[in-house]
Amino acid sequence: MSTQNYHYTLWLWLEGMFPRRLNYFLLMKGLVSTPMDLLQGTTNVPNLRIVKMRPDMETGSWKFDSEADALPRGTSTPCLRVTDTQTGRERWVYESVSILSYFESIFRGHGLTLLSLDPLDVAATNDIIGVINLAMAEGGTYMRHACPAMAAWSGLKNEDRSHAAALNSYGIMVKDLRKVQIWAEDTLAETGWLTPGVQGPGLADITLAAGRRYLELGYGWDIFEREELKVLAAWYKRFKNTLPWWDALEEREDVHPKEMMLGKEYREV
Ligand SMILES: N[C@@H](CCC(=O)N[C@@H](CS)C(=O)NCC(=O)O)C(=O)O
Repeated sequence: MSTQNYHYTLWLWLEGMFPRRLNYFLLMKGLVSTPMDLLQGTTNVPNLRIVKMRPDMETGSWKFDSEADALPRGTSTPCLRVTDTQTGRERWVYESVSILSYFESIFRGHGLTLLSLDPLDVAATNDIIGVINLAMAEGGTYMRHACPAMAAWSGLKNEDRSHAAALNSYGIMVKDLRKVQIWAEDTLAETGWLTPGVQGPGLADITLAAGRRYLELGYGWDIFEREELKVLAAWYKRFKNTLPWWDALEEREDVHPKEMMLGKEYREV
């Protein structure tokens, strides 16, 4: 079945950490033209539709412009529905990394190339993305234990939070990010980026940069603050400076919901 017969529906909470990966991807591939188009959900691809969603802070559920666009149970954002327009059959892709690599393969030839075709480069990219995801999960555990406001949202009782657990996860996150630096050493020396076999920033770069920016906006946290992560700190500066749309997207006035911007003073350790 040709992908021409598919219709793609992509659910994005544009301010979120994992959907942010798709924001960067869509702009780098030219599948949306500008940050403004992205914020309005306008794509350049006739069979790709973006459904914008946002958290309802009072109920803890998601809000959609239309009830018909509500996500089914068992999903998170980003999430992709693929509808075969000939048969009506629907299939789903649930994980940000799976959506990125699927889109990269079907939109190869659009915009920048973000993943090498060489199987060894792909394996090395998957290694790096895997450890980035582990680092992000540890970062989340750190936040839940370190930050009372965050604990409330995530179902952890305040009295069950533990500073020891917070610091333990912080340490594991740093160890995981050190692995990223070590595993990407050759690629960083060759191109300045984390994704092997491509000339510019690729899928591994997108995956890490989105988390770095989200945690800074939400919690005033520079996850590369430790001296031992200075290679990643320099890499991130390069990433921001390379992308022509960065400021328009990431430095805009309403870049993050004000009620979700907890400064670093909200963290106890
Ligand atoms: N592993 C998932 C994580 C997605 C995720 O946790 N998204 C958040 C928003 S940034 C979410 O939808 N949380 C609500 C939920 O999981 O029900 C991915 O990489 O796509």
